[in-house]
Amino acid sequence: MPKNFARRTFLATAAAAAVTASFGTASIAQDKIQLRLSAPSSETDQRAVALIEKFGPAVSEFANFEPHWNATLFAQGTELEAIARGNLEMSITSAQELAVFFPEFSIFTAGYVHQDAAHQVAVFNDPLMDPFKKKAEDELGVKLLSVMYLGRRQVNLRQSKEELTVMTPADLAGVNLRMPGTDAWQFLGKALGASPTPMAFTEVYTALQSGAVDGQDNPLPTVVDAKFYEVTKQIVLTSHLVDLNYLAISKATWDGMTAEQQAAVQAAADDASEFGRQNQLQKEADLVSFLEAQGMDVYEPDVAAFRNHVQQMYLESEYAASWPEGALEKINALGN
Ligand code: KDO
Repeated sequence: MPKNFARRTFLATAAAAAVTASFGTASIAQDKIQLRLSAPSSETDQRAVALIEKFGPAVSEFANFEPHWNATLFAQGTELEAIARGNLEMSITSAQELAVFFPEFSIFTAGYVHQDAAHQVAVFNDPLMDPFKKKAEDELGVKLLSVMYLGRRQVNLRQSKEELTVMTPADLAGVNLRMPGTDAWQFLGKALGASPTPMAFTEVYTALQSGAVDGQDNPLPTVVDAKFYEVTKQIVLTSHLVDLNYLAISKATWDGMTAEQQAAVQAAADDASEFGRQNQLQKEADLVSFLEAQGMDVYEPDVAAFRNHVQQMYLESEYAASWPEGALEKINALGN
């Protein structure tokens, strides 16, 4: 079955399911609104900490915020479908996951496009995002509340620097690099020069430990939070993706709220995202010395060589063909 047909069929079914779900919640209107969130991150990840400490308490008068971490409720990458079908209310989703449904979201997955955390916020709040947000709402029943900062992704390998020194994409040839499991992620791995392998986040530690993969990519706070430094020996500071997530909520659940409740949810999402962003930035700045103290080699490659290679691969790819006219220029103009 052609991919597009399957996707359209899913979207039509999902829209119907979301309507049913919203009628379902109306019958228990006196109860608090149920806000179950599923995410693959641990509860000590800074996005999780921010949601637990800021978001939940801020909406507790009218909503029951119930987060499920470590992908215990839904597997990584299945959360959007769960929201669309009315089986889940919230997730911390990614542009890569949204690009499965809407290829144009791949513009936010391309290496070396976002420049830093402030640039991500400027892009998310700019009118250029409106058609992206509207499509996710109208066709998937998913509302993007805010942008969350994950950090600059770096290449993290099992081999020591003596065994393999990575200065350019050519040095990653044949390196079996775990990337998350969607096409947009796999393409980023290829653009880096590596041989990408799809794998869920929750399986990465064991795969690094056993040698099933040579490495993985994630920001430094994630390398520390997930203890990947215990089973790897080097970090190459490619900073190939200033990575973001979106705090997402079911549009049906959102539409079932009063205007005051919606305003409170939006404010809580903004506050939590800002709190998490500042904490994550602080950790990113502090963690190189921690990782070095664990015996890891942390070094900068020829970043210009990576940037040129990655950008060229994207511009020549089918992904760039799906990007709305002028969007890349607008994104660039919002940066430094
Ligand atoms: C990962 O699987 O490597 C990734 O960093 C991808 C992100 O989009 C996000 O899903 C994240 O994992 C999880 O939140 C775990 O930190």
